[in-house]
Amino acid sequence: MTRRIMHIDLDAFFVSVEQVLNPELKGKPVVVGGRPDQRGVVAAASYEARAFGLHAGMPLATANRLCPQAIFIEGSFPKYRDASQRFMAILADFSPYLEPVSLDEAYLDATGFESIHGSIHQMAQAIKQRIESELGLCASVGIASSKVVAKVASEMSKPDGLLEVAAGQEVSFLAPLPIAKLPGIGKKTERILRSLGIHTIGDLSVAPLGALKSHFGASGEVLHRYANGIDEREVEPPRASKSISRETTFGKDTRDRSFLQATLRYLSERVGADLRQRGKQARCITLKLRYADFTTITRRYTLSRGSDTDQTIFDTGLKLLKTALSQQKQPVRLIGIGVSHLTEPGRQLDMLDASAQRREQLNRAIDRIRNKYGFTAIQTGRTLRFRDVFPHR
Ligand code: DCP
Ligand code: CA
Repeated sequence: MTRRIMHIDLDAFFVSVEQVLNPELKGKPVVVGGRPDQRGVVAAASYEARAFGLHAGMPLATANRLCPQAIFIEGSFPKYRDASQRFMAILADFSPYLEPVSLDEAYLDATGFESIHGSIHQMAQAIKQRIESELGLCASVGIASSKVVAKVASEMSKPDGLLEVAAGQEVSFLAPLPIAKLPGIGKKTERILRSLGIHTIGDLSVAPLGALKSHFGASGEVLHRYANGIDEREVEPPRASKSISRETTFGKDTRDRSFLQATLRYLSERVGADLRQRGKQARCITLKLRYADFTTITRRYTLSRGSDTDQTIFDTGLKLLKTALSQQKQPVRLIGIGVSHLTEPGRQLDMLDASAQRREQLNRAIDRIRNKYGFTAIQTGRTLRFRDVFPHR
């Protein structure tokens, strides 16, 4: 059976999220990245702005010169992260064989899913519709027998595209396209290939392998295979990570112990909530500190048995923190706490330990409230001072 791989990529992602939140921006040239008098570059440009030649990576000042009527927005990352999570959740409803590649881009292996949706094409339409109706965003989808061809197809179909390359048509689909369209070919590789008289993917597909290898080593061979539509890479769902950690860098280095402890408590609660959400317990707790001079230390403690309570993570982290602070007098620039050696919870022992049981019940109750009303809906005494500092979720 030939594989059916989908590449799904949101159109003008940062800009589109801003347009959903502020519909007045729709249909206008919009740039996310900063104000035109700032030094940065364009992160995302709406398709209306692209008509003026604007693109990601262009200095804001240049963008302003080419398109003075554009609306410039600084943007804010948490909005894009939220949209990304909801995007991936929709895709995960369609197939467990899902590989997120970046915030707004994923591969999905749809091989054998025809029977559920009628055809893979219809499946892609259903995906696009859900993204549109639930997120207000537009996705472009490429479908092909391999990752590389699917990615080129989604790119070629933009915006609001859907392009399927039939099995057997890969080479003829790629051949007329300029080499820069092939994933893996950056500016430098493009220059070298052009100097060799290779301008289209078709030119590359018939170029002598020896010459490519002598210029690019092993990746010369990969490019040659890609140009011929050959790409055996599987869609790889991310493996569950073996650790969970949170850290924060302070705006100003600090020696304030109660502030450090409160931060540690907050971070411990976040790690604990993640741990419980994954249904795991941890045997190992690691504290990380970076000092003003950028030296970084980690201190680790192994528990006699697994735990998933905020209190255990915090208590252990606090012991490690006190020891570390007594040994090093420099101000602290960053603090982090992590857990590893994750195990499935073993319940029997806890039943014998009433106080451990109470703690677990308390943590579960807090998690329920936080899931419903946001993380800061409940504050423990130590983290109260952060009420307005940290984001709600
Ligand atoms: N991004 C960025 N800086 C870049 C490129 C991208 O910050 N140099 C961010 C902003 C984009 C997002 O990543 O919105 C996704 O990148 P894409 O390359 O997929 O570009 P877009 O989604 O903006 O546009 P397209 O419709 O071409 O996919
Ligand atoms: Ca995109």
